[in-house]
Amino acid sequence: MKMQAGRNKLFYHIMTIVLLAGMILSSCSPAAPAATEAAKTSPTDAPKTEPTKPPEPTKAPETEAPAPTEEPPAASQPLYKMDPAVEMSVIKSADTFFGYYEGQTAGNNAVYDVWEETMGIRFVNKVETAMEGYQQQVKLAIASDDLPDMIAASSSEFEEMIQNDMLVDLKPYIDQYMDPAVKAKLMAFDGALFAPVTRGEAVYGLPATSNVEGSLRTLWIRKDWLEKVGREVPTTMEEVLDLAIAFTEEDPDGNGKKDTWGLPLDKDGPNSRLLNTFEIMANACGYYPARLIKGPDGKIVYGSLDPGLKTILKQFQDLYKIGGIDPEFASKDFAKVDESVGAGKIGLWMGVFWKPVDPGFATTYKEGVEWIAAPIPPCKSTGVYKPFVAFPANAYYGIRKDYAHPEALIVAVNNYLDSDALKKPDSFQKRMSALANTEGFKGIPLNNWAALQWQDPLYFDSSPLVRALNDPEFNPENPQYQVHMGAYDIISGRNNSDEWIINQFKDIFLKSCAVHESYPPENYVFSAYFGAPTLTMQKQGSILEDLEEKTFIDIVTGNKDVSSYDEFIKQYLQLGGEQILIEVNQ
Ligand SMILES: [Ca+2]
Repeated sequence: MKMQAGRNKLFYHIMTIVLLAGMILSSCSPAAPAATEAAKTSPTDAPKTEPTKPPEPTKAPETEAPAPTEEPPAASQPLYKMDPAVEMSVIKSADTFFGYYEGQTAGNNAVYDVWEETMGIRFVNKVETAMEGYQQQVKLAIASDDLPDMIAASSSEFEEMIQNDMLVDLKPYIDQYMDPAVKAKLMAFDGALFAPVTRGEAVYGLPATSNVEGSLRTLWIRKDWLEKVGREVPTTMEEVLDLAIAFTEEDPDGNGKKDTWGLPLDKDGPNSRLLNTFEIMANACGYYPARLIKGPDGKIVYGSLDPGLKTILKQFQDLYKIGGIDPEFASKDFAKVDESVGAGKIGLWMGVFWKPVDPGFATTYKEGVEWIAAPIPPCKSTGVYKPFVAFPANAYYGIRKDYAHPEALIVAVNNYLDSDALKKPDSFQKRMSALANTEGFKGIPLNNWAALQWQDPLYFDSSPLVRALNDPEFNPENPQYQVHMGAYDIISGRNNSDEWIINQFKDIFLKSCAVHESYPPENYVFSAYFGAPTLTMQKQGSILEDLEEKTFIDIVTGNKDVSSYDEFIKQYLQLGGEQILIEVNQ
């Protein structure tokens, strides 16, 4: 370990630079919405109380947008408050998990008050439902043509509402009232988030944005093993593979036995969504197995049907052959593979940033193992890692066609994603922070009490923590730091935690932030299909999935030759794959 100190110092030096650069440049940067913490859950969550008042009858139908062609106002006024206040009816799923304190209900609570006082928007629960019943209520509202003023729904439900002409075109309101900085956030990824609700020039919804932190991946490497086999931190996927071979054949744990594996693999094969080593390696080489993505001609293609994947499969097969993959992987789930990490069998893991808290990983921290967190490197052939990333909009917010105040939705998002909110007196974000620190409201994801919420899609939760730890004038009362205070207490030593826990948290939050920063958002690859499962997907989906998984396992374990993948592609298309592609491209 000691002889590598110089190199590791350099590594950390680089990490520090990346981290600092990141803090200044982009996501791990000053735009800290104080209200971020709770915005983890979908806007559609939360459960049940009793129904309240019927919807406020609407005023004069003002369907025609305020003269969009006359004044396409580039320099229009961002609107932060409805004055006088307006009512906005919603379908509300009540928070039954955390519940409401005495005096607080789903239809009348302190969060609703903050919304009204700061934004001039008074929610009226047209329908209240348990979380499980939310979608049912949305479907009912659509089917009976009885929408609330504001509706949070999926992109496929939006498709239906748009077709039935039930929604306001928000484009003129966005142009006229949206804060340009807020607009820039929602327009991240070249406006991709709006694609599912855009028809020509018209925009029928605002994306309920979430951040992408949870779907970015880190290359975790045991530092002691890396040093034992005398390798550097990989900068190409080929080097990752070389390291995996070394971890198989060069006795990284030094016990004189060949008893370690190079890569973790679990039984869920290519269909283990977003968590699988196979997908990460494929992404690094420009392949997107198990995903519907945009092909070179703009049409949607299914990534598993690319014969180029044979090269990746061959690498797995070869590694398996030399004992570099657990021979029982096909019967082990994710947790079992994590156990292998804890048992000292695996020293290389590509996955989520919070991996260190998994029990197997945690065991290694207790034993004093040090992990390196590096960015997933690209294959030599691509030179750039373009990760598949879960679409950071889990729902859309739309406005009922006859509602008199569509601009209220813009007011809401302006306040929610306002980067300057902490400098403003009595801003929505400040008021929510204050509420979150009030006895009786602490520890509750208060944002779920409201009917809509946003996260800056390019904002990372770990950022405020990194800033706090680097701020010589750190003041825990500053609302901009009120995220992950528990982690801050641990990492800063205020919590008197064990050394291994401190290391674990440092890795999760500090190293991960630097890794996330190293992935330019323009390289993210999103799904190209936003609709509901098509007819053929519903009918043939599980058969196709099984076929794909079996093919994967058969090839990796050497039961079948890699060339049999061509046969798989043919079969997949015949069994419904071709029809699905027709359906998703309609
Ligand atoms: Ca060994």
